[in-house]
Amino acid sequence: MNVPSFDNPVVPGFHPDPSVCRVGEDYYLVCSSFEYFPGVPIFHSRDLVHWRQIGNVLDRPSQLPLPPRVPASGGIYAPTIRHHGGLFYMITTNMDSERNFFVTAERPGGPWSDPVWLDLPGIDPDLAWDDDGECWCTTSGNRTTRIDPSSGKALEGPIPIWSGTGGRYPEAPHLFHIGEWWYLLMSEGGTERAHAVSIARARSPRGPFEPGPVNPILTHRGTARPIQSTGHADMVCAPDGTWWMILLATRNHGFTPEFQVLGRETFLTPVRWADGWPVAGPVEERHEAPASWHPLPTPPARDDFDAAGLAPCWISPRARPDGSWSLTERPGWLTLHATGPTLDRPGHTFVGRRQQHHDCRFRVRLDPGSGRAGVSVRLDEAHHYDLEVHEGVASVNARIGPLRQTVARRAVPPGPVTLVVEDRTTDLLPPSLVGPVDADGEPVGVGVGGPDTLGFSVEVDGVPALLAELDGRYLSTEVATGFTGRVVGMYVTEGSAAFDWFEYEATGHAPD
Ligand code: 6LW
Repeated sequence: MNVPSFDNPVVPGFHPDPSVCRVGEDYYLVCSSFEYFPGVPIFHSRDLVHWRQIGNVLDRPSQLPLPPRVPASGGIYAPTIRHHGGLFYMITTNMDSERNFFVTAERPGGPWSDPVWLDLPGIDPDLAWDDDGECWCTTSGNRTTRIDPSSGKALEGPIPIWSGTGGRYPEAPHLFHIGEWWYLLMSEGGTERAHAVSIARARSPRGPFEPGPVNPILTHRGTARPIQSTGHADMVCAPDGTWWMILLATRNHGFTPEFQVLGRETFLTPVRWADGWPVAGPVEERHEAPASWHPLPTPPARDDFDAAGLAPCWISPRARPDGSWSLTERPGWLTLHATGPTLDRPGHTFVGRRQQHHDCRFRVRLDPGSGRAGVSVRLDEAHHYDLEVHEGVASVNARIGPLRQTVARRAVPPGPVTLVVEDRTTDLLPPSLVGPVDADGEPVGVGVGGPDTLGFSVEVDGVPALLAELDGRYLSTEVATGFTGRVVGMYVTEGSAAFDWFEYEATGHAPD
């Protein structure tokens, strides 16, 4: 018999710290969004495998103030989504104020309320209700507090419950009331290669908690598995009684040392129960599928900007002020107006989406007008590669840490132009620091040989003319640090420009 299987990650691209809940046959999933606005992407699925983004929970500045001082990888950390008493709750931390808050909604697609703030120590807040209707909020360090779920006020605690087996950063707690037991699922070891998921249980949320007989219940630390950094997990029970774990992990790329370029992604793995304790892993690239199976149509590669609003995948660093963008000024085009002169500092106009595949291509139709505008692959203000057009010249610029360099230039005809960025897995072995050269023997890039190579082209008469190829390692978490992944998008840093469409396609043979 052909057993259906699914491929991990189930939500590729920078979608870390996943949390999931089920209402009837429907699942909802949220992820961290850090310095990006709108924040906390929310997805719907009928089978835990196929997810469609239905919105962003925090889509108003009143819910998500992210002033320019918010650093890259600051902002919104680790959300939890739960459904109780006919309401959806999403609770998270805004690291700018280092405070936890929750928002509620009757429908997961929104509108979501303004924040209700809590005064509790720690991050990674979780919500759970007991049979008496009491609400428990558990935060990192693994302390639980009984709260009033309308005002957010603390009523009892915080009570330290269980801080794990000794790994650093006991965090990402989730409490589950299953049968007679309260299970505490938590992560420890830090979000990198030592990441692990551990379990304890008690008869009451107040404790005392006893650790599971085998901890961690999931880790890939010290293994050669292609999926690494497994942790920050949540669990959900399917209608058929099977349990599933949603977690973050990374797909590391390239040769030794490996690089992580897409950030931490969302994976799915089955949970087994042994003597009343959950066990999970290893997390495979392919698993046997859950019983229900509801594939979704492949989303169109091209956004024509013909809709009344921006699709929920489009995000901007910190803010997307009214007046900085428009879909109506030039119908069928996304018009952007510069709010800051450089991508190197917060406050600029950028609209992008997560890069979700190691091998991919994106193309953009840009009318630069008299502005300075283009496309960028960014990890943060100090790590980005840009292809921009200004006064009839296309240029490729690389910003890597303290260094900024224009690596290629070429004249382009006036009027709209098509820009192409192609990311390919590098197949050079061993890594080479020598990049491609042009007809005069001059280097056209800053070297290839890392995990991937980003090629920047301008289409001339429908044929891409390559300006530069750049080494992808400098846009990796290992170089830039931080909690996010690559975001690819459109920007303007001078005047105004309009974009007719943006097309994103996976191109690779590698499983993505
Ligand atoms: C998050 C913490 C973690 O709050 O990384 O992997 C932090 N886990 O739980 C930021 O994502």
